[in-house]
Amino acid sequence: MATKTTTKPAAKKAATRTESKRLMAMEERYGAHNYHPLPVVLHKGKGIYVWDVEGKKYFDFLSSYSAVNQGHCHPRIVKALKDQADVLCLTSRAFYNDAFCEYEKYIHEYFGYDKVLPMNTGAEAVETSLKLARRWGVVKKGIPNDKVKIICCEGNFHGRTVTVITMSNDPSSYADYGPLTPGFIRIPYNDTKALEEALNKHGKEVAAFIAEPIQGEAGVFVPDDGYLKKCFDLCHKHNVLFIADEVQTGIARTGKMLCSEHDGIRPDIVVLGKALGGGVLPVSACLADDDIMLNVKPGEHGSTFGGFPLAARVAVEALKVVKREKLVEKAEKMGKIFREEIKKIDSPFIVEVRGRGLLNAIVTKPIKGKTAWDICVKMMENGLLAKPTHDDIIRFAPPLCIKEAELMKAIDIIKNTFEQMSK
Ligand code: IF1
Repeated sequence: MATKTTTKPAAKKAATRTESKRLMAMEERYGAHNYHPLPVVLHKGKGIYVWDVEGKKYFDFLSSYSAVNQGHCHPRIVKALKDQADVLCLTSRAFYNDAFCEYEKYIHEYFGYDKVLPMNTGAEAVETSLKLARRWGVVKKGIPNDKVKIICCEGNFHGRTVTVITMSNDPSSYADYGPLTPGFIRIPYNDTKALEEALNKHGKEVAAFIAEPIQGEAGVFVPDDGYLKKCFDLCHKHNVLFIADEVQTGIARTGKMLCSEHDGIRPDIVVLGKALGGGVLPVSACLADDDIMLNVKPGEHGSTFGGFPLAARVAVEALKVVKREKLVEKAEKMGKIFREEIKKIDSPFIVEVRGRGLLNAIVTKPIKGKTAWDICVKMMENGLLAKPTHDDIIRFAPPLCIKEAELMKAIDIIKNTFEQMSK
């Protein structure tokens, strides 16, 4: 289907975009309307670039919501996928498989946790962390089963399952989905006093505190330095587990392997997803030590696909690429340049520039009815893809393999777009 599109001259096709329009109409007709995408239909990706069906090339500054930190179609990761696909794809966990056994050892050595519990999507891994924490709370801390509580934060985004949306205070996540899951206490983010109060009041019944080290969906909201450390210490004082949802912030995105390292903490449970699958498969995981992990016995949790051979080989290669290509250091360095340069843009639209590593955002304000959405559409026309969140915030998160010269070109597009918007 897609090769057909290369037969006509790209320029002519780009002008009319008939193929894009045809495909978008198909999605409108046959797909559930649970997203509002930018009007671009992608066909191909390589490294930091994607191409639409008319052959137009773009900088990808969303990176599939940080799932392609290693870049699109990374040759080593795709090779690991293909090689394993020829041998064995799926076994379930009813039997051992050699790929998973090796992945378990590899990820143990990589992150230094006793054990890994594999799942597929981020939301599933978050659910798993909540189950691990509840189980630990009942079995190890001695909280009565019907009394276990977990503390979460306002503005969080942890995924879309019913229990996970229970934690959300954004109506677009939880409204009109019927009865939610009991057992959560929500406190303001970046507020250690609030955590202290909640723990003083409910500590005996609290199994865990869960937080994103930087809130992604909330618009790349970076907490104060030392916030995570203070929370971690408070949790330990009250014998409460600290769960870090590193689904978006983990695996080099913020200039550390885990964002929690910025505050020098080692969370009790780490939740990983997105880039763990190297941009090719959904691969997620919970990491924890034996004291937490071994309370779940055979048959008490799992998933058909969790730890499947393809995912195992892909995850090992995805993690190897991060080290091989020094993506932690790159994210740190390029992130600094990005924020420095973007802060120089003089535009009435820009309220704030913030972020860490290559997880950044521009907070905008509307001018003459033009919003962040219009800015993103204009950037798209200019060859760079980014997506607004909460109407006024634009997230910028390119693949971490971006080179300095490429970053400067992308920054030029962003600058020019803001200039054009102000005219
Ligand atoms: C959507 C944002 C990103 C996450 C954290 C768990 C999950 C996510 C910290 C669940 C997922 C996504 C999902 C995507 C939008 C999105 C997102 F805009 F909400 F903030 F990445 F930027 N924990 N984040 O950020 O992982 O089950 O999706 O694999 O539309 O739902 P998942």
